[in-house]
Amino acid sequence: MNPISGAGHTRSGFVAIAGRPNVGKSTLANGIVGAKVAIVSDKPQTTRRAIRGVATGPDWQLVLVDLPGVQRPRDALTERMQRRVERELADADGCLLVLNAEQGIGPGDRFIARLLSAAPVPVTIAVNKVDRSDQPRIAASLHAAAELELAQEIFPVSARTGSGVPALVEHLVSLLPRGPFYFSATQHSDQSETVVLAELVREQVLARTRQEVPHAVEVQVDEIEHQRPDLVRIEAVVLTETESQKGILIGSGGAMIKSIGVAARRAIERDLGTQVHLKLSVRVRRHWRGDERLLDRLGIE
Ligand SMILES: Nc1nc2c(ncn2[C@@H]2O[C@H](COP(=O)(O)OP(=O)(O)OP(=O)(O)O)[C@@H](O)[C@H]2O)c(=O)[nH]1
Ligand SMILES: [Mg+2]
Repeated sequence: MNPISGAGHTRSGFVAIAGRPNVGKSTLANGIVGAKVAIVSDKPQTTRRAIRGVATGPDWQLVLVDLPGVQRPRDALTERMQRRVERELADADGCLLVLNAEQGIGPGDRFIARLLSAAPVPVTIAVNKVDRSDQPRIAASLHAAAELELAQEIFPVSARTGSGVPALVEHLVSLLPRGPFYFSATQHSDQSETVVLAELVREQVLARTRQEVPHAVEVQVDEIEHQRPDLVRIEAVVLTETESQKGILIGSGGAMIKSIGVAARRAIERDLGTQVHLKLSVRVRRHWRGDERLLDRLGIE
């Protein structure tokens, strides 16, 4: 990527955010950037792409790479997610390992810690969700984090309340090399409009479904038409793997898809700042998670 601006006294660089699914990586990235760059849910494996979120200060630019949660690959989708994590870690200037204070540090975290110890970048640890943990539990998590012998600095934070986050940001900025900015100061993310809109729809699906359904759903935006300066028409398809999942997503009398559509339209209107007509449909696409060409087209690489 070519640097686009900046004088001789700025710092800028990339920090990859790694950690188990559901520890709060995307929530933390959104909080630091100060805008919603990644969707969030209480289901594991919400993030499927490496998302660059850009935070810019007076003389620094911190590009956070929000990564999918590290896991054992099961299909082409999760294999791509895992490969992407490894590539991004190798390319970053630093890595932030996010742990969950509420749950403590387990085998999944230790697996990632081993992966990171092999990466040629400095590692910082954030112990997240301290708002949901009492003092003894936080102390035990900080102690277990130190025993990973991976990071010079360990920060207790709450991505939800913002507690501890400014000190973490200050430290991450201090790790950045000197150099010009990569993004304009007003840009928050590197994602295409199509992906951003599809993700806002998927977020509403995740908020309303359980068990295997969240993992079986992907959203494809087929059309974005700026009909007037204040009106955008969007057509999107909710892809799923089986007829029974399709039935769940449509719901009785179409109630589920209607509720997803209303909430997604509101979220998109907030994001675009215009009125939106959203047309949603549900389609079965068997084994889409194993379909390499579709994954290419969906920008999951
Ligand atoms: N109480 C509390 N909840 C949090 C905090 N950070 C994140 N969460 C919640 O934890 C859940 C997972 O958050 P995400 O940001 O989607 O987690 P993630 O690590 O990006 O997950 P994947 O993308 O699946 O790897 C959501 O329900 C968040 O609202 C926190 O500091 N405190
Ligand atoms: Mg995420």
